[in-house]
Amino acid sequence: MIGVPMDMGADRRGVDMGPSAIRYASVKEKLNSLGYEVEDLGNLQVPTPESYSVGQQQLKYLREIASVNRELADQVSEIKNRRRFPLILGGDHSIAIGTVAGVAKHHKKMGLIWFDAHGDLNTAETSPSGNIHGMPLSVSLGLGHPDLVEIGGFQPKVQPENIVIIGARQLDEGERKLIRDRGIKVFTMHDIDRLGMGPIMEETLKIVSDGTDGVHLSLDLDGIDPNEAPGVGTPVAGGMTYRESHLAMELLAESEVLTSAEFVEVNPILDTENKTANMAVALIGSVFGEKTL
Ligand code: LYS
Repeated sequence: MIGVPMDMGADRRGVDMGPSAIRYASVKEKLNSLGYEVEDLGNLQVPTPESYSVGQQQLKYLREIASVNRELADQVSEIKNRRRFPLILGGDHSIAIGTVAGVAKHHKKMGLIWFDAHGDLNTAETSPSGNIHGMPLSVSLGLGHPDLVEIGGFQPKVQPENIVIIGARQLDEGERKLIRDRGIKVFTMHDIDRLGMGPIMEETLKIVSDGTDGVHLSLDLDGIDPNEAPGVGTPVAGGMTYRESHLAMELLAESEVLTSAEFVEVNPILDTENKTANMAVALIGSVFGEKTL
């Protein structure tokens, strides 16, 4: 387990406290109770935005974010070398750039499940905010600034046909275009309402495990409804319910395909009594096999 107290990829300050909030919500104890041995490697060193200039408006804090993600990619890769399961705690979603780079190095072909209210498929050209936390998925596809795309020394990290986005309900125009052009599978909230999470996970598991030799879960807490997870950087109404998100994790656990995971965008400042970090830990429990019976 590594914490990445990163909030340079987002406008709103506070997600840098996410890893701490998730630890406070007893993530280690939860995993221990499920029989896992957890090695907490602590937090990566992340610079404070106040001490740096934002740089290009369309790629805010590019240099600092690239540097943290290079370090993260190395550490994640080292965990994989040791044949252990990398569990990364964020931090804003820009840290997925490093996590995905680190794990992808160890798989010939990797499946990727992206739980999120957003697509995170912007580039500097399409981003409405210039915030890099809206770009990690496009970076993993090899699109964007070379300082980000080239982290890990190879690109792309994943192929569009091995990606599934679940929970989307706020996409920018450029992201919609990219989804269409590359044929990325997206289960929007509309799809979840209509089909139900069970069938959606069945289909998701087919897509991400089709010919792949590893599956990474990148879970942004803002995928879940703000009633359940109010402490996130960029909340959007109408998200996944408590049970929908747990069912997804339980089915993932049952499938035993996951090889790495990250939980991001917990913002304790906007939270109520650590509800969102508790939710993250509960979901971590489910995805690691916690069962009612
Ligand atoms: N799509 C918006 C942007 O690019 C929001 C991204 C939110 C990522 N957590 O700024």
